[in-house]
Amino acid sequence: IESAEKRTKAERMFGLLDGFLKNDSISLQKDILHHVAYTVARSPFSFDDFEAYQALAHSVRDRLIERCHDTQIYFNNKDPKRLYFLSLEYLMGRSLSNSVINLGIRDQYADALNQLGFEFEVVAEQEGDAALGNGGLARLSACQMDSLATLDYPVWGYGLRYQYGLFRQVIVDGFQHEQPDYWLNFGNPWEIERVHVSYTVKFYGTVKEELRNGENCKVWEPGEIVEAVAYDNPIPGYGTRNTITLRLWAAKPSDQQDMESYNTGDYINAVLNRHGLENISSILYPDDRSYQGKELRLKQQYFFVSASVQDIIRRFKDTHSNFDEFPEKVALQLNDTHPSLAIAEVMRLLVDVEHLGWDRAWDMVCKIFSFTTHTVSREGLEKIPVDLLSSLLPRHLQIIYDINFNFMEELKKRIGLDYDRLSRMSIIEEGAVKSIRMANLAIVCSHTVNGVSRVHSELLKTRLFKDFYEHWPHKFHYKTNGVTQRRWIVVSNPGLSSLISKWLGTEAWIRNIDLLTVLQEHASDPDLHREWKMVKKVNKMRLAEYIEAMSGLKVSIDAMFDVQTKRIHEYKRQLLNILGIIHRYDCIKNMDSKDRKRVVPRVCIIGGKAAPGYEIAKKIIKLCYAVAEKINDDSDIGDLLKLVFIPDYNVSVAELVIPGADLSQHLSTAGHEASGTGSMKFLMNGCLLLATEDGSTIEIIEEIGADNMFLFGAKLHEVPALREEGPSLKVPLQFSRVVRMIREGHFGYEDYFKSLCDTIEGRDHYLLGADFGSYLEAQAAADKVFVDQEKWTRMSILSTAGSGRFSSDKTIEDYAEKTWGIQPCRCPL
Ligand code: F58
Repeated sequence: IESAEKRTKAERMFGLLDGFLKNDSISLQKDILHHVAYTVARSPFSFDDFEAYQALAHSVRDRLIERCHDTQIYFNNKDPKRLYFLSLEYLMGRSLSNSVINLGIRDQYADALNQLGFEFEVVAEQEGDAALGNGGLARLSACQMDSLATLDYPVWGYGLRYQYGLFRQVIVDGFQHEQPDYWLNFGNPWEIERVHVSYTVKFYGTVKEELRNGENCKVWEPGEIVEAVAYDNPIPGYGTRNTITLRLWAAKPSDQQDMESYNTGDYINAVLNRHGLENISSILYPDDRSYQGKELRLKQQYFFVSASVQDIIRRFKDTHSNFDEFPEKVALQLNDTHPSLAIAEVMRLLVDVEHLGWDRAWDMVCKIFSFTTHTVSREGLEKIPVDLLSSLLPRHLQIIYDINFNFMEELKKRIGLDYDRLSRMSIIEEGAVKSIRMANLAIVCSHTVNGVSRVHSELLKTRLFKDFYEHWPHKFHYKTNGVTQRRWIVVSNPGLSSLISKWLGTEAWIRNIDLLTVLQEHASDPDLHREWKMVKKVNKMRLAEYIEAMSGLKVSIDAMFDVQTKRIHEYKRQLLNILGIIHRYDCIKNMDSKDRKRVVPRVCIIGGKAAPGYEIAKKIIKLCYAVAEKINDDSDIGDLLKLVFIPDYNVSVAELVIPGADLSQHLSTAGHEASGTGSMKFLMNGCLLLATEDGSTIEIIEEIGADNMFLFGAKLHEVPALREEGPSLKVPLQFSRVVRMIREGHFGYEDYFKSLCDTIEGRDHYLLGADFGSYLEAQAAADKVFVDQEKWTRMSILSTAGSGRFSSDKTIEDYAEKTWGIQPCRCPL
């Protein structure tokens, strides 16, 4: 603080505040009771677990706010290059446990609660999930935010504050039903509403040309104006004071809208119309192809990027008088193509509003944007119909046309008039519905295009974006995905976390994941084996209790817990798993009692949501229930085989399921999973993987060795020839037999399952028949090792020990150095 007078004033205020918040047990108890009385407005002498959660969360929030302020002040003083991470989805899950662990005050809070007569675990269970995303991509964003904070990078995350998160999955008679997730119902203590941070976002209207200072300028006169209000979600780092911000935008009616109607006396309609505008941020689109081309989805994309880009430029201008340093201070990361309109928005603001001139603005755009794609399929690429864009964002369409014109001219100079190639690379797709290819826009305007695993990047270079790779080989890279060990070991598996710290003699692995490899030295130590198995047993008991509470089914913890939890998709082949289970059931039924004694008992657990419009995925869920009913009701089978479907799989359910798994399955047909991150969470938790050689599994094999997992299935280069064979492909007899059992109604609903069976007999695009034989062999290999508990435990320890490369800390360090060019900026403690 520069002047003595100001310093004296600041010191007095700091004194009045009693300095920083204190974290001893008595201070925490006082804080909790204060919030019970004055925030939750309940009697401090009588409050329940939920009220205790609310008060506790508010006291944690106070500490987060304190750190957030300090971090921002520090960043503002240092003025480092900042990363702005743009993502339409974040799957944050619960915040309480994660926050207190990252703040380093979990034990103090547990003690404080105890003194007040509550149990930390029970209180933490009161929190609902923040599910502002669909699946892997969205959870990845959440893991990356945790790593960015922990590694002290100067970052802002930006996204949308949906009022309805991902739908809740409810199962009625084995069928999936979707229910709205109105997650803000009971308030959200983890966000700070910034009523003063708001921007107007414009839609529709027309673009006019005007002469200003002798220059032709484009002036956009909008037809609709909406206000974007900021909600800040603090993200605390672990072992650091740094707490970064995830800023989510909510749509509010703008005072500028509809002034005309007020003046002409149509007051009622003017007020009612205002309310429709809030819908922009009301609902998260589930992962359906059907939303492509929907106006509301496009509005969401633009709403969030416009507010974010305005905020970024405002922050830059706060400390800079011109734009000379803009590319040295700003890096913008596009998490898939959903935020790609940010490119056109930056151009519009720099050219039309800041009057920098096209060439200078374009030069900056090319320096600041980087793009990561999460898809492998052409059908997964986003397209926006030109008609839609022209009506909703007329100025942006012009800008995209201009970018494309310049790009095509440049390309022609390089490749001549190769019209096929030009039309493939064009940002505009001609055809029945003229569209904008969002991936092409992102590639043309970004300095770097990242894939999410090595093989994914190869597929991008040789298939999806081959032309672009040949044109700009230097742009193409990959950063193998990772997950945060803070959430996926420390929060969700405290037993394993303590065990690792004990055997490593330090907690440093929580920030420095490389230390996990030290466990390799102890992989055969009988003492570690005993403790390791005990941790797994406790986690399995916890999971078994959950299963019983949820479904009434009692499962034996001596059985192998075999888990496949992820979004339901044909390429992820949950159906292969179910066919394998039917085969196992059929085999056991045909065994005599002597052979049955040799069977390894299994509890098969499947969980995941199907997109609401994805019929085949919904049939897979129903089949799982139908098979489960048959097996679980068969007293002749007893504990040898059980099948459970876990409804409404989300982040907090994953925290319970993953630590309790012995085996986890990752069955995508080779060439279909861009990376996969679930496998990494299971791996960290010492769970053995049964998997195909796809996505990041290929890199997991390099780390822990093929001997420590159960691999099967066609490899990437074998897939085309197998597909070529079509219906003439030879499939194992066991495969035909289990499919026939479904067709013949062994599990009921034969008419309903017919179309499902048809997808795997005949064309069988995902090659279930071709891979069935080797799948069963891999399953048999897993059974064989499970009997040898010493070998199993050794493999389990080696899995955890080798999981370090799949920490999101590694991914983020790599991005920071090679893609974003940002440095840590650590706020002093
Ligand atoms: C996933 N994509 C990939 N998309 O499928 C997975 O292999 C990868 O590990 C993960 O990204 C992280 O890189 C994914 O989750 C979506 O959820 C889209 C969100 C927007 C709507 C369409 C689906």
